[in-house]
Parts: sequence; structure tokens; C-alpha cells
Amino acid sequence: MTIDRVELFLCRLPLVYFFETSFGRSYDRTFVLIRVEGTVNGARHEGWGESVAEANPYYSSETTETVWHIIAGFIAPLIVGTSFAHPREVYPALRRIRGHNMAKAGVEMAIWDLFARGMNQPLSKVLGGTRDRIASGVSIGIQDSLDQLMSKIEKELAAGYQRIKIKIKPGWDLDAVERVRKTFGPIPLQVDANAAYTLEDAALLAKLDPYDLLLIEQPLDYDDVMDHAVLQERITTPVCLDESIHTVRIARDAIDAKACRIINIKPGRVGGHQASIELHDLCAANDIPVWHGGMLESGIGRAHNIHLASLPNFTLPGDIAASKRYYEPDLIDPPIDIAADGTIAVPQQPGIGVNIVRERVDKATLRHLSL
Ligand code: OSB
Ligand code: MG
Repeated sequence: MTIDRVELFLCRLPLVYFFETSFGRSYDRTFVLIRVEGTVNGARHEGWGESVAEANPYYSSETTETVWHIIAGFIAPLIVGTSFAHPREVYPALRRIRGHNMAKAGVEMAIWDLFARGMNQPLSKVLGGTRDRIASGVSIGIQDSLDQLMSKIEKELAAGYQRIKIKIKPGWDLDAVERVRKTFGPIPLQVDANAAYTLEDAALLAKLDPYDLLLIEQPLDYDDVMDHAVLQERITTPVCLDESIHTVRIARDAIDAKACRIINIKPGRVGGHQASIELHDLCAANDIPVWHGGMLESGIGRAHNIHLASLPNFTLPGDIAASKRYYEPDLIDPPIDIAADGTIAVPQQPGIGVNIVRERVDKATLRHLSL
């Protein structure tokens, strides 16, 4: 496989419903799409990826502008004109560039799509996926009131989603969880703090223990492992790390330190599909269940996530939901939807297996670059 073009699209789409985490509320999403062109076994193909960096450096230090800078200035020059026997070689080829996993992942994942299209196989097969449907859950942001939160949860349960995740922060935690349990009983429920607490809050977080949560996601800081290990000793709710797991090596350290019992995999955070497969395998070997996170992706990134989540150790429902919860219309047609049993079908067409509507991409594009 030889890559001969990398194209960048800086896009913005309004969200169907605002999304609020412990670091703020968003009404739209700005992201970079990556299109690659090249030759696989003598035939020309394209591939698409989506970088999950946001306009601001709040979830991660990367932003859409750093992604643009790093891809245009450093990744594309290493990729354009280069031949790879397999997309698993791409991430190691970028080793000289430290960090910037969201930039690397956007390009690496586009190359996996290109390769899978060239092999005439769904991406899931090429990644080693073993199921044709994935279990879907929803991530529900902080609302203006608990009543509003209850009505959102009611709607998502009625749609069939297999588990509910609510965002928490100091002041929007115990009361919210208590109210959800009182209203909905023993539904599969988990919480995500996006690093809003410190070890000083251990006693408060222990008060969540009786609510039988599936997990608490990233209670402490984004660069912390060891405080999470201390916290896990003080609470019975399983700790799940998101932000802290930037690399497979940090995951190994976190598992060894007993800093988490569950890991959330987002390919954008760890550098793409290859690093995600390695993280998935490491977790499987250590009896750490994994689930697939989400970053409010458009249908392009969402399709990649669905293929990756078809690997066997993704045993908990992921944050991969129907397109209509996020964007209307989505950049793909037909949009991604869930079945009544709360599962999503893995697309069976070659590559990511969804139809990208170019007019919609063009309409959402603020800036374009071809390298
Ligand atoms: O922490 O999982 C997170 C969205 C943006 C940034 C971080 C997170 C999230 C979500 C949304 O929880 C998951 C989704 O529905 O895509
Ligand atoms: Mg999270």
C-alpha cells in the first residue's frame, strides 16, 4: 500500500442537544476530518478518518489547531509517498513525533480504512473483530435540573440503550445518582467525572458505593495513575480510567498499580486502531474488561468506533450511540441507528462501510488543505 495524498477538513457541526461535562458545555463540535488517497494492490482507493481533538484543550491538551499543525507539518511528510505492508506499521513510523495521539490516530485510522477498502473487507474483519453487532450505551451530560436529567434518561431507556452513563462533578453527583436509582431502579448505570475530583474527595466518592454503579470513570486528574490506586482501595465502585490512559505502557503501569479495574478505549486518545488493539489485548490478558468510549464523533469517527468495538474484550456497552443523538443530518447516509435491543450493526461493506455525503462534508468545512 502506498499513500500519495493526505487531505484535511476543519469542520463544525451543531449538536442536536448541548453536551455538558465537568469542564463545560458545548453546543457544537469542531473537528478535523482526514482523507487519504493511495494504491492498495495496484488499485486506487480513498480512506477517511476523524480526529477527536476539540476546539479547546479541556478534555486533552490537543486541539483542532494542534492537530492541523502536527499533521500538515510533521505527519503528512512522513506518510505521503511512503509504502506500508500493513496499517499496523503506521503508528510505529510516527514514533519520532512525541504525543499528539489524536493527530496520529486521525491519519492512522484513515489508512486502515483505505487498506480495508483495498482488501475489499469490512474494517472489523481486518482489525480482528469477532461480532457483527455491538452493545450500545449513552453518555448523558450535566443538565439544568435533575428533572431534566430524569426525562433524558427515560427517553434513552425507551429507545433501548443498554446502559446509562451520567456525567458528574462536585455538586452534581450523589443527589443525581440517588435520584436516578429512586426513579429507575437497578438499571445498568455508571458515572464519569472527567477528572473533577481529588483524593481529598475519597470519602464523598465512597458514598457512591451503595448505589451499585458499574464503574466510576476518571474521578481524578488526567495525568494521574497513583492517586487512582489509593482511591480504588478506599471505594468499592470499580475505577475505570479514560483520560489517564494515553499509551499502552501507561495502561500496563495502571493495571500493575491496581489503579483501575476497567479501561475505556478511545482510539483517538491512544494513537489509533493499532494502539487500541494492543491496549485491548493487554487488558484481556489481565482480566480487565474494556468498553469503547466516544468523543461526540460524526458518522465517520463513529463508524470507526463500531468496527473497533467488535473485538472480543469489549464486553461492556460502549458510548457509541445513534447518529440522531448528535447530528442531524450526520455526514453519512444512512445514519447509524440502534435496534430495539440496544445494539448497533457493524457495517459489512468494505472499509468503514458507510456512505460519506460529500456535500454535507463540504457544507460543514471551514478550511481545507491537500498535501
Ligand atoms: O469523557 O467520555 C468522555 C465526550 C467528549 C469528551 C469526553 C467524553 C465524552 C463523552 C461522550 O462522554 C460520549 C459520546 O456520546 O460520544
Ligand atoms: Mg470519559
